[in-house]
Amino acid sequence: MSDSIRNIVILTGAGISAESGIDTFRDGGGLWEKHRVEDVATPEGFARDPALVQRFYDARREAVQKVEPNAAHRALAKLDAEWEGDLLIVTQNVDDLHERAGAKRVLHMHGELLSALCASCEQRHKWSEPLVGNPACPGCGAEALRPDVVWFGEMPYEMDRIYDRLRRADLFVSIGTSGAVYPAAGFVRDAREFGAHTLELNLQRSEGSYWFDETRKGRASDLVPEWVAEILG
Ligand code: BV8
Repeated sequence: MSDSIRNIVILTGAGISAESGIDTFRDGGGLWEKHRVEDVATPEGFARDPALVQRFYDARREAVQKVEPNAAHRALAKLDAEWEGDLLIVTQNVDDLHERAGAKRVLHMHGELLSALCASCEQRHKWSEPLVGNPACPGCGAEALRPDVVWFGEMPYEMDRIYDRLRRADLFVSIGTSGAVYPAAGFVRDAREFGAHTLELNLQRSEGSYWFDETRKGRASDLVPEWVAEILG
């Protein structure tokens, strides 16, 4: 373990799953090009056309079960297993590729595709099937299941726990995110303010690159294994 670094916070975005075959949001041909955000990733869009939104997430839920973690996910899982200090992978992604690669210390701040949330009783259920047919909640029976993801205008999950970790971080690493969406895009500034060293691993410069002590440009499947080998020294 590098002597001065003990507590690490890693933020991942769609770019870490791109090489597994999962569309990013803002790259050419990405998810948002085919749909207006307002129509498929807001509570208002869901209220307006629930079937459209359910189909959008059903397609992604099905797709995520057909792809595999890549070398970047596997490298973070190795770091998670071997790092003796605090480590938290805060992911904006709703896929389960970090977990399927073996990572344990993962926090899904924007929820998970493979989970359904009951808008009536607020229970969460592991879910791999479509939701478009309005299946009954296994807990309360209401036909009120929605994707368990955080839409625009909704509160991201476990923000207190995230800020607690950022306050104590010696190193903040951002991997594969455009830095376009808040509050995740602001974490680098919080980490800096609390004295962490900040590193960005991304295919190209992002909206947040200015705030990082160091930006390495390249594909996650190359940069992340390289960085993990370095930090495990
Ligand atoms: C909140 C889950 C209050 C669903 C997502 C006006 C009105 C209302 C709200 C706002 C407003 N103005 C600002 C806001 C806040 C808003 C916001 O930020 N809007 C933006 C558009 C300005 N945010 C919210 O509403 C959030 N809630 O603010 O509540 C609050 C505030 C503070 C504290 C507490 C509460 C909720 C936002 C969550 C929305 N849900 N996802 C779903 O998945 O469908 S957002 C979605 O897009 C992702 O989760 C992610 O967070 C975000 C950005 O995506 P990225 O992961 O960065 O992917 P992207 O495609 O953009 O970039 C990919 C990157 O990878 C690129 O840089 C590319 O170069 C790189 N890359 C590509 N290939 C590779 C690679 N890198 C390496 N290797 C490769 N091979």
